[in-house]
Amino acid sequence: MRVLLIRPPARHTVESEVPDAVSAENLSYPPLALISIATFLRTQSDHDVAILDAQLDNLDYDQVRARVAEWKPDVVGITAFTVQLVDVHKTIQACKEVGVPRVVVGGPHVNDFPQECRGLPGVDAVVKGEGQKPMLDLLAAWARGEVARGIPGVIAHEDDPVPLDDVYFSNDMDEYPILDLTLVDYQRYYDVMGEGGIFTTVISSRGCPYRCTFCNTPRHRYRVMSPGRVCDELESCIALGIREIYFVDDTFNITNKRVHELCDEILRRGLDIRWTVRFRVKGVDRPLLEKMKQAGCTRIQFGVEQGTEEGLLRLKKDVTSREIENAFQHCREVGIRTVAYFMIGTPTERTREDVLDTIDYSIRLRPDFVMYNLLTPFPGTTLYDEGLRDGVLDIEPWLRFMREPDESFKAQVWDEHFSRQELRELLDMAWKRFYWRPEFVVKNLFQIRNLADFKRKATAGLRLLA
Ligand code: B12
Repeated sequence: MRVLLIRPPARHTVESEVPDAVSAENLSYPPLALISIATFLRTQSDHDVAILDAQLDNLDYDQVRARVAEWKPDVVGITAFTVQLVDVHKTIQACKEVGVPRVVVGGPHVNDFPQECRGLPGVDAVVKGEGQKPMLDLLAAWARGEVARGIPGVIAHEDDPVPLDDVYFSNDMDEYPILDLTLVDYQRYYDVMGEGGIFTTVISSRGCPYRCTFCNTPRHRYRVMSPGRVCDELESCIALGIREIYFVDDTFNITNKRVHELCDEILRRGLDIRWTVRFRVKGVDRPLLEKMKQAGCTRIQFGVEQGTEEGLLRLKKDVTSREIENAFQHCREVGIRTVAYFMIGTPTERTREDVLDTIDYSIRLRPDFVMYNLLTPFPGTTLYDEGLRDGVLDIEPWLRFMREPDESFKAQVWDEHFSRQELRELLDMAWKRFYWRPEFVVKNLFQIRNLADFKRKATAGLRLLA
């Protein structure tokens, strides 16, 4: 069968409360989910599989229709983020308009709302959980002309049972084939906080056992790739000239032991790469950071979120502000750059002064970059349930959006203490306070590597100032 996997255009993203300057640049990450599925299908079957990254090429829907019509797929697979549901919906329609017989949707949105997604017009099946094996089985059933029933994680018919959480997950991440990045134009992806070279993302574990109330990452079945398998993947990136890696694991340091072992293997093989990880502050110590630095880690992204003990407790971060400050201090001493993620508009920020305290705290931590987001409680999170319980949030607008994706939808923020408008103003102020400091501008001017890097950073910087 001819299979086309599509990342939809990003033309109608639900306001994600991150300045365009930042989200536009961040979106040049490779579509890892689609590359994983395409690589798997190619190694396990003789289906003819290709990827269309409509975000990378900033395609409009006429162009999507033209590309799909030209490729003539029997099956289209679309990856879906909830905030991109309008574009997902439009992509499904575009495919149907040019006569694609079957459309399958998967990805984080389906994990959270499988039934609603199956109900969208034009959808022939949805896949909940990891897509590699279910997609293989689904294609096999369709290729044999069979009715696709009983495939774990798949809802192909309206009356199929909704998969429970326990759908298809590979217990052995090492089994998956090494990603074939040549399935996409891998040289064109870019990380605005990176060093300006060819870059890619890698995922070396799935899930996270922690229980932060704003996050809905699957808590069960935390699984890791072995250090050897991760390094095989890194070697294949190096063979393509990629030297910058961003590990997009939900939490890279669930245990220090795993990180030590991975660094040991990178060092043993002498891999020449610079890498970035997403970390918790808990457990971060000097020996770990020194080993990481030696193995090529140049940047750590920490989900800090709040600076007060009350705020951290309410979000169940399971860390103290002392631990946060120590982690940033250690990184500075060892020479690893840091990114701190903060949330503005949390339930414990009741006054303007409380928010200003959060912003001041983010500056006092002295990270190299900060990302501020407005807290947007997603259905399926504990915080969302708390908001429903306390009458702060309302499920109806979300449900309407899931069933009839509409460009005018705005995800509700936590508006117990501030209006949406006030929160936006506070968010803008946060970005300006951090990035307009002469200290930040000068430091970054000295870190620019080449002309392309300069252009991208200057564009992002100018948009931010605007
Ligand atoms: C890297 C990343 C980003 C990057 C790049 C995203 C991108 N466009 O590629 C950036 C920083 C831009 C980003 C931004 C945001 N992100 Co983000 N991001 C991630 C992260 C850390 C990794 C994604 C990844 O590459 N995973 C690796 C791949 C292999 O896994 P996967 O995507 O789950 O895919 C598997 C299955 O889902 C399934 N599958 C996926 N697609 C398909 C398609 C088909 C046809 C099939 C059959 C199966 C299938 O099979 C895949 C292989 O097993 C995830 C968390 C995580 N660790 O996954 C969050 C995550 C995807 N992001 C999330 C969110 C909420 C956001 C933001 C809204 C945050 C914000 N407030 O701004 C923005 C939205 C950006 C936008 N405009 O779309 C949520 C999505 C939740 C949802 N219901 O949609 C996640 C899951 C984090 C979380 N737990 O909350 N993000």
